[in-house]
Amino acid sequence: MPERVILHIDMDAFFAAVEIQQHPEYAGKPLVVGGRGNPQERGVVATASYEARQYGIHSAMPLREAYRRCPQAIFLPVDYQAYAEASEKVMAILQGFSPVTEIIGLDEAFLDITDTALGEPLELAKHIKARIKNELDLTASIGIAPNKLLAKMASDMQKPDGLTVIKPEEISKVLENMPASRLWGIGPKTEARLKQLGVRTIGQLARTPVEQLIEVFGEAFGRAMHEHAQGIDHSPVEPYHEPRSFSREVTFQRDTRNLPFLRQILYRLTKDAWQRLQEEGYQGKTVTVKIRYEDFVTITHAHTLPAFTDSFDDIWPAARALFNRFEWKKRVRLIGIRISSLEIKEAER
Ligand code: TTP
Ligand code: MG
Repeated sequence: MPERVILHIDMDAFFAAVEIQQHPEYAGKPLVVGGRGNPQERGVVATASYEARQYGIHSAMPLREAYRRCPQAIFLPVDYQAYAEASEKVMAILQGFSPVTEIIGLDEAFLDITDTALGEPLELAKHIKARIKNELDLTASIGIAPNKLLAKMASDMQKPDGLTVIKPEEISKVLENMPASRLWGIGPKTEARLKQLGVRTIGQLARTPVEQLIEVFGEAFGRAMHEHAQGIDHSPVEPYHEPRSFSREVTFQRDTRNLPFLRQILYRLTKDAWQRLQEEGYQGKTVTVKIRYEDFVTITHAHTLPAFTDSFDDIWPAARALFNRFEWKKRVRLIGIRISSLEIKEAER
């Protein structure tokens, strides 16, 4: 197999960074995003800014514990809509750099940049980081290596704002003293069993006979573990298009039954969602309107159009007609719109 060049990108303190992008006054401060943003309530930390991490705060820690460690931190509720929107922008930038881009989650992706026509790897990575910084005011850490396993490890080695290359000839040296738990699929249970075998580091794991690993962990896992410990990973970067949708919704400060106002808001939300659909080159077929009433009862009405469209003149009338199907006995807490059943629009000729 020819040598591949794989790039892994992982955004730094992603949820916190998006909050700072929108509220620059939080920059440089300890910031904790989690739950409903109230550290007296139950809930866990989704992420913490690097300033907050200095107090030992990390993902999955109870909010109360985070508060105990740093009472002066700013606590914010999770705003998935905002992070999803930022994520879409990041991913759109990445997809412009390589047609072989695999989105793993909101804040990470693999790019296969083996094709030399795409550019020299290090320059490409710098260019990606610069665009993310300049266009979105966010920072990312990038790893470049001959495969996905190593690229992901590399992106984590110099966070935040890192850029790390693992060259083929450096693999065994880089892996030698890393804890075995850094490898894919090695969780706490496997880690404990490896310790019983006297294996703590990836180097030690690499020197453990594969037969012994197969005996303890079974054929597939034992063999995979052995390969990974040598830094071998043949898994391809698989461009995967999530079944996506474009949606926008708002929760009102005060519940309302003012229909002209609600219709006006729906119009604005539909325009926003439609604009993003257009910008990203999609057409959609299904329009859904969602309403949550004051008692939290949530109703959706959906309509599927006869053909894919990216025309506001198709989408808005559908949304308006759906709006007219709702009952207005109760006040409304939230209204939202979704455009789904998407296809990528063919390039205009
Ligand atoms: P990560 O990439 O693991 O973390 P991060 O981006 O906040 O920080 P960094 O990469 O610089 O170490 O996760 C991405 C986002 O996913 C994170 O911002 C919040 C969310 N998340 C949770 O909601 N719960 C979790 O337990 C973790 C790990 C992440
Ligand atoms: Mg991250």
